Amino acid sequence: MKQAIDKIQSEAEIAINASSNTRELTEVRVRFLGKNGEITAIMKNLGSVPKEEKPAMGKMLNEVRVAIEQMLESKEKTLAEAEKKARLLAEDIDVTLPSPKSEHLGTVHPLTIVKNEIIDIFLGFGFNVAEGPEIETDMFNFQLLNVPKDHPARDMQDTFYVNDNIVLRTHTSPMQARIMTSQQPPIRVVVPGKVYRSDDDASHSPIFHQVEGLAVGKDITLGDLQGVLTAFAEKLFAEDVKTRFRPSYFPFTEPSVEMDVSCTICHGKGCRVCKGTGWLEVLGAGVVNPVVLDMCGIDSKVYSGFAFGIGVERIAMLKYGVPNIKMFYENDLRFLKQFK
Ligand code: 2NL
Repeated sequence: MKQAIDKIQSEAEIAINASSNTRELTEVRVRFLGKNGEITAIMKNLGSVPKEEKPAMGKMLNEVRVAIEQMLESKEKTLAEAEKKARLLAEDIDVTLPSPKSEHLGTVHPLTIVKNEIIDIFLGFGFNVAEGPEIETDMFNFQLLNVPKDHPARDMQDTFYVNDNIVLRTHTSPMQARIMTSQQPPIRVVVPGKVYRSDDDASHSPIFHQVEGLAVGKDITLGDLQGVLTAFAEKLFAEDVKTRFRPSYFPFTEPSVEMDVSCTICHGKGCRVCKGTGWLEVLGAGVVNPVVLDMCGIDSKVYSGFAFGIGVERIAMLKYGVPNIKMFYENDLRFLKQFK
């Protein structure tokens, strides 16, 4: 029996060394240590060994079993490491290779193109960019902007209320109110983002995009507003574009204006797009109402400012001649692929 045990040990050693992968090694393990393996088989034979030899044989068998287990374990480690290395090598990706040609490369969405153009122009004027929450408090969305509780602008038909004090922001100016309540002038910031109003037709969507801007400092006047927004229009539309400012009303600005640009299609002669007027309405703006500055903690006797609100969809519709606002949200590739 001792000979048989020795033979098993040397055979196991040969088989283990000959294994070239973990699968083969598992087969070796089963062959020697498995339920129907050679060690188990010889254990069963222990019954026929003379009584006085049993302890020595049992001990020897056990030692051989442990020795085989150790050989298996160390070989397993070596093989697993080699296999992992080979797998990593096989999965190696050369990120410097050009990607395969695709028929379906993505494009930047027209609203994103226009939003980025607007932001880039104001960055060039020294403005910062800030973003704020889309779910706002009544305080930041309305009250600090001089829209009291009974004002028609916050009528239930325009504003999506979450509850009495929480709304989906109807403009991005609550973020500007947040900035004014937390820092002193000089402030120059534009705030891009989604805004929400209960309004739905060919030129209005319940979700749309704005870039609003705010400049607060000493001696800022309506003239600064006109100069900055005219320079903006020249960069956004064309160097020779004309601007005009008509009186308007917003609760947060006084005086308030609307800016028109000379029609980009007919250059002021009058056409279908400008409905024969030669002018296109592009944004609302004004001198920040002193009441708003004071409520936000900025002394209106020392500081003044101007603010403006740009509807991104409106600009994109004008720039690209898009007839219906819904086309921006349908994700029709025939539409989207035209903006490359
Ligand atoms: C429009 C009009 C406007 C503002 C937005 C503003 C913000 C602060 C203070 C004062 Cl914090 N004003 N924003 C001012 C005038 C007009 O938007 O028709 N936008 C599409």
